[in-house]
Amino acid sequence: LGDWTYMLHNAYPKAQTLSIIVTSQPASATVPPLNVKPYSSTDNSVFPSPVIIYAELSQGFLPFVGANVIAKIRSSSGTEEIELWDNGSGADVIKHDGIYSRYFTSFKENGKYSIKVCAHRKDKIARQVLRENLALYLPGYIENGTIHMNPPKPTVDKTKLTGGMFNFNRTVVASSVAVTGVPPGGYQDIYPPCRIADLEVLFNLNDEFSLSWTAPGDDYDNGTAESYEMKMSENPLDLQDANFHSALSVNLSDLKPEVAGVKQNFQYKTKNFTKENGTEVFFAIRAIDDSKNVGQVSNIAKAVVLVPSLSKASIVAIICGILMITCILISIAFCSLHNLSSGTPEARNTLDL
Ligand SMILES: [Ca+2]
Ligand SMILES: [Ca+2]
Repeated sequence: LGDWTYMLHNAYPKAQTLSIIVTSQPASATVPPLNVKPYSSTDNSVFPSPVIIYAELSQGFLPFVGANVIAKIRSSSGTEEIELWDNGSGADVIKHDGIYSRYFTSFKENGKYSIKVCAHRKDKIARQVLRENLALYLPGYIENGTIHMNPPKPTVDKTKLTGGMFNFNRTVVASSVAVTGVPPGGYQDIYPPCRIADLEVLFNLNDEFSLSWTAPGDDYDNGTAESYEMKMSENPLDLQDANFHSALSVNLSDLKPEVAGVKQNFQYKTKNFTKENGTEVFFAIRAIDDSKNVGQVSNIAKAVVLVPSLSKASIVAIICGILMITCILISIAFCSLHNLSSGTPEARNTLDL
């Protein structure tokens, strides 16, 4: 494990041909080696279908996250490098599952595109993680009107994880992709921004909807999209593809898309919004590129309006405050009456007048 450097010194005056064979084995019987397994979505692609390039990083049976993973795609016109992501956006389905991926659309000619994936340590967070259990956990259920609670969700001690905090450098060759149907001529923008799959929304204490998502690109998850279109409704069916255009639009004002892969945040406060406790409001978004290619509608995110109820301490404080103000007003009125009744005859006469 780690970086190894080999130096060869030619002690003879003439040049020599040298060949090297390096055989490696795990340095530790208890720390499993890091494995990189690259593959693509297809071996044969017909233009304009995009190709998704994957790399699965694992250490033992556990996924490995936080690595810098670069795919090098070589064709007869040159080599292009793209970074593969494990952020749950674009081509990547699940965040932090050790599977890194990205769309590839830069087809310049027909032929074979060979793929090589290089992975190395990115920073101190590169590590193995526990595999996420994606099964839905239900805390309980109702049977014949009786609530039955399920056992609590099992917790795992993450401190028992070992390894990961080391330097590494892996280069693995994937199978190549044969591409056909690429038209001759220059680049034409036919690829839309990818579908946003991680839209989230919360109703915050400032009576705002706080939205966040990962920016798509101009061509799927590459580049920068031109604009966004966001809709909201209290019925999620209004936000599906067929109805999306007629749903209520959210004014995004000056919000501009970031470059693909960057997390975006947006605070939205509606006018004339009748805030009722428990109201469900749904949002969806899609991106458009500079050639007016429209991306697919995102996942539908839900916010629940929760009006904070007053705590017992707040209620007691309010009641005490009202009582104190009442007492002060009564005291002022009583003092005024007392002064009038105990004043001088001249004063009383003056008042009588
Ligand atoms: Ca992933
Ligand atoms: Ca595009």
